[in-house]
Amino acid sequence: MTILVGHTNMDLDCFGSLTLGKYLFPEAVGVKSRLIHPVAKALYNLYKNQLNLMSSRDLKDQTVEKVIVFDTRSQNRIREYMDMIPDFKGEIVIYDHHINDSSDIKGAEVHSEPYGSNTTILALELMEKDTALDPVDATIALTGIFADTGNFTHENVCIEDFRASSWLMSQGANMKLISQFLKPLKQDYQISLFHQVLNRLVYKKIHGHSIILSYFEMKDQVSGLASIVEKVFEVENADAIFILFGLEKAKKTLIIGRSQKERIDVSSILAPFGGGGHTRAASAQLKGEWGDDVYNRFTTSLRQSLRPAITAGDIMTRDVLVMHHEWSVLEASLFLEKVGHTGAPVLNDRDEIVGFMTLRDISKARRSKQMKAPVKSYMTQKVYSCNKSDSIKDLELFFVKYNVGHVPVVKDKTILGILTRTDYLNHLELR
Ligand SMILES: [Mn+2]
Repeated sequence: MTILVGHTNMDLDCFGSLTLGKYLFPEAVGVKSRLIHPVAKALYNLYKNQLNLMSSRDLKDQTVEKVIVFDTRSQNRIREYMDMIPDFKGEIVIYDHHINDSSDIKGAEVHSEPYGSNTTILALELMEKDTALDPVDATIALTGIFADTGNFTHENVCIEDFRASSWLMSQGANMKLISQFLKPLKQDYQISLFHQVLNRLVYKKIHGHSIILSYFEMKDQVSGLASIVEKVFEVENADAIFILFGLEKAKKTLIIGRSQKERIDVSSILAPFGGGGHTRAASAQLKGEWGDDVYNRFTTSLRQSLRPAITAGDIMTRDVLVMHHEWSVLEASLFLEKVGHTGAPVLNDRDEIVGFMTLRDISKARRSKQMKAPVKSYMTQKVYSCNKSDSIKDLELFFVKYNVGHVPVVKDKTILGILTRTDYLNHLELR
């Protein structure tokens, strides 16, 4: 027989892939992992019959000739199935979107695409073939794409994910059901734990990064801790989060880290604690250790391994075009027109920054026919400025909340450089 498998601890993308895989390989039988990820449990329980998967345990009585693997290319993530068929000599075909994972399944034929979700790879193949889907299958598949792309907000989202999704909608995928399956916290205890964690956060500024930390003790491990951490991270506005769960009964500490900056590599931060994962999502388990000591040791190590944040000084423009406070508004207007800027800092005789003059201030003067008046009587006197060492995160306040377009970088009253909204946006794109 031919079997279809996902990675162990199957998630929604695995279910989406398996469901579509049955159209590509109609003779094949889907196999269920022993572990189902908490986020995928509701969907699995409701569609058990539709999915119609055999359990991995039952593989041992079968003769398997071919294995189709979805959503992984790593040997140890399909071990639970392969262990059941130790004499397997057949063909292995892989469909996977984890382009950086260790590709160590020997002799496998790998279909690899860097899409945001693995389900997308299969959906596009079926779309090419003009396959008609059962609407329930379209719903399961589209749930997988939403889940793996973080509702189309993750960085790895591709145009192909949208194309596949649009096709799945045309095949009758039901958004009402999908939004039900995507609620990450299903159980009451998870929601209550979410609120407890939320109330116990410690906000730290480390090397210019805003980091959320918390040490949380509990008797026993419960499932879905990573989803809880992710939910907390989603509602908070920080660069990275590390929640340490001290598990009394198991006498260990579980550290879950998430980051939203390339510069904060949570996987390498957790490496000294035996952890691993990806740049933006990783975890570690410290056996035999729990309590405040672990927390203190972790924060010390974090301070050492964090690369400093990019600062205003790093990305500012150094040659600042400035105006003099005694210029006339007319001169200021001609000046801005010539240099093509919407505003400029205003300096006094001692070259100290005393205000900011924008096109808006100029039109005010124009309306009252005061173009000969000095700049100082029409400039904005309250200037939002920052220091060279301020992190880009600190500047968010100016551009996002106060809606200013330019922030001079100053030392005392001397201007060192300037940052514009465009500089800020360019930085967000590159970070
Ligand atoms: Mn996936």
